[in-house]
Amino acid sequence: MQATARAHTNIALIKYWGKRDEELFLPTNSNLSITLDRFFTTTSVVFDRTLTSDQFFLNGKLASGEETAKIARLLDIIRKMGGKDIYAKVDSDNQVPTAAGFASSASGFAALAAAATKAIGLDVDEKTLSIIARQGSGSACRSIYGGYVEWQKGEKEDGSDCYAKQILEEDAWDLSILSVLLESKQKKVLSREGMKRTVDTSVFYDGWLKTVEQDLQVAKAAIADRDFIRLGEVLEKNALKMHATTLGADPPFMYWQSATFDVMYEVQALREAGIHAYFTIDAGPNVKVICRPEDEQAVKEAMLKIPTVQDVFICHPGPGITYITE
Ligand code: FM0
Repeated sequence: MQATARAHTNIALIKYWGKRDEELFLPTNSNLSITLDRFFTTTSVVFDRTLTSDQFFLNGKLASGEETAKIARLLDIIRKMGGKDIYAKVDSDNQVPTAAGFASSASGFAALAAAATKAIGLDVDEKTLSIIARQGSGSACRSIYGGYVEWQKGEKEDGSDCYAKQILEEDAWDLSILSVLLESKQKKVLSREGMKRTVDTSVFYDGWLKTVEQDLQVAKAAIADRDFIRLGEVLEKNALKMHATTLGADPPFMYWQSATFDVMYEVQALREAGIHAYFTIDAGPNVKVICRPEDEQAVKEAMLKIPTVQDVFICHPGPGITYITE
């Protein structure tokens, strides 16, 4: 009744921004990400009849009641599927610098779904695993797979056709994804809360919905053709549009800080100097810069020259779920 699994973080090139069902984590639009090699979560799960509640240890420390409740919710789904009513001890180790603007929820829930299903004795395929992980955090359904991954929004109300799929293996096309860590001052609006407020109130949300599927088609075609410039242009536009929706929300909010602009302008300057680099930003101030591997050192150096940049981590496409035997 014990298993250990590892899942890597992912960065969306075409964003998941808005739910049509909050209970089941069903998105309003299909989206696309790259799973990254450098940051991951390793999770061990033991189902134990002697336990009287779920126990969750995060990086060796007993987690808060709120954090434990979130994982217990996903364990409930897995217990129901496995037909077993046993509590679990969950040990999660995050090799994810959350300060670097990487949410650990995608890798965390993907690793939990994989380890817990295996520990309870379920033999699930990747599609089922993706559906389970999605119900912990939407973006987690993409971290089941390595490389380039599409999350299809599906049509059904029960979410049975809403899962991710690999569209290209991690070693089929190498790109560099530079995670640019900035000095962060303000308190942030969490992605879950931000996307809900946007769907409910933003006067610009319609514009998002009208164009995001087209952006996705362009990105997929660019990946199929290994057309870096086409991919870069559409991923940057898509990120800007997602952030524009927050400005039209009520009350309005924005994830960018002055340092975020410093990086955006530097990326633009690099392009003017002939280096093809593009940026994307999630629900926070930090920026990810995407470029060709041969340009990664030049881009890193340019980023490190910006006074408000604290650090730069270079990532590449990484693997999907792996099981670890001790
Ligand atoms: O990753 O409410 O998965 O496509 O990172 O847990 O389902 O944390 F920029 C925003 C991720 C959203 C875009 O949202 O939300 C993306 C975002 P949950 P997530």
